[in-house]
Amino acid sequence: MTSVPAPYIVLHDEVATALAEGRAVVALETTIVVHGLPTPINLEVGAQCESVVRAAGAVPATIGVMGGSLRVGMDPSELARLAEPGRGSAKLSTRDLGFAVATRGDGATTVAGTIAVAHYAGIAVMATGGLGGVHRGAHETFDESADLTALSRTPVVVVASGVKSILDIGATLERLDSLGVPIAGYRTGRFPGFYLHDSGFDLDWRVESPEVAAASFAAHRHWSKTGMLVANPIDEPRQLDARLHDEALAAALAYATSSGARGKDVTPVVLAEFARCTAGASVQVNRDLVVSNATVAAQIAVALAALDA
Ligand code: PSU
Ligand code: MN
Repeated sequence: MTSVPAPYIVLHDEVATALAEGRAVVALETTIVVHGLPTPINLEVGAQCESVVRAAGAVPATIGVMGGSLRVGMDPSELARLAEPGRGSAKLSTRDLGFAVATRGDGATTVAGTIAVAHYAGIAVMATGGLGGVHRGAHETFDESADLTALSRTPVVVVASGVKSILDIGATLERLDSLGVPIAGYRTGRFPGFYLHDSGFDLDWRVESPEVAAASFAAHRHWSKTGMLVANPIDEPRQLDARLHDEALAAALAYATSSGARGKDVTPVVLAEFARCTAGASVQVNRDLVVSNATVAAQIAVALAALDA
């Protein structure tokens, strides 16, 4: 472990070396592992993401907070400790990080929290499953993920399968437009629907290769401080059955409302109920799409490192 001059950060040795040498590094979030997926698949997904990132020639940096340190890269045993139910690891967005540090707390970082730490550490690419977004009924609840505003002020490429289909996808796309966050479909002209290959919404831009995604971001960051969303859909044969999806979605949203879940608990509650309603099928799709996103993120990071060399 290396403590760098940047306060509060503890870089894993492998990450420190890669960053010092200008090699490709991919940030991976921990909320999906700690709060988004059931055990034991959650830890398998964390490990699989790290291994596909390595296979593509980049170094994985799984990000979370342990004992108040912003950990950039951690061993599988540390990830397992963070995910232990008894440990009560918090769900940390950007605004929570200062408190977690000061109280020497433990927590998993969301996309917003992860890109804040990644950028602070000098990492420009991250992978997740689905970006947070505008929740259905947000015109009354104002529930909009801080992932959107974080992406509007943090220059990191986020590879995701769109936003979770539990959200209001159209409203989320409008917010990303207002916030000036560029979106590229990865080998598609349509916004992905998380568990589904296609959400039905068109995109203005598509990129056909990691090199073009990297070159687009390398240009964009000269005149903008925003990040970029690379929207990589689940392969069609692996997507959730559309009817099962729609039925589970209706049931999971109704359950979340009746459960009284609020704030940061809404997303984990809906995802867990979705998994129950699909008898685990949604978990398998979630796993496949995260691993695919980690692969694409690594390829983009390699291309970006080559441009920066
Ligand atoms: N992608 C997944 N599962 C998840 C998440 C992403 O496949 O659980 C997490 C990410 O950490 C994202 C968070 O930032 O869900 C969004 O939470 P909220 O809606 O509370 O902002
Ligand atoms: Mn929310």
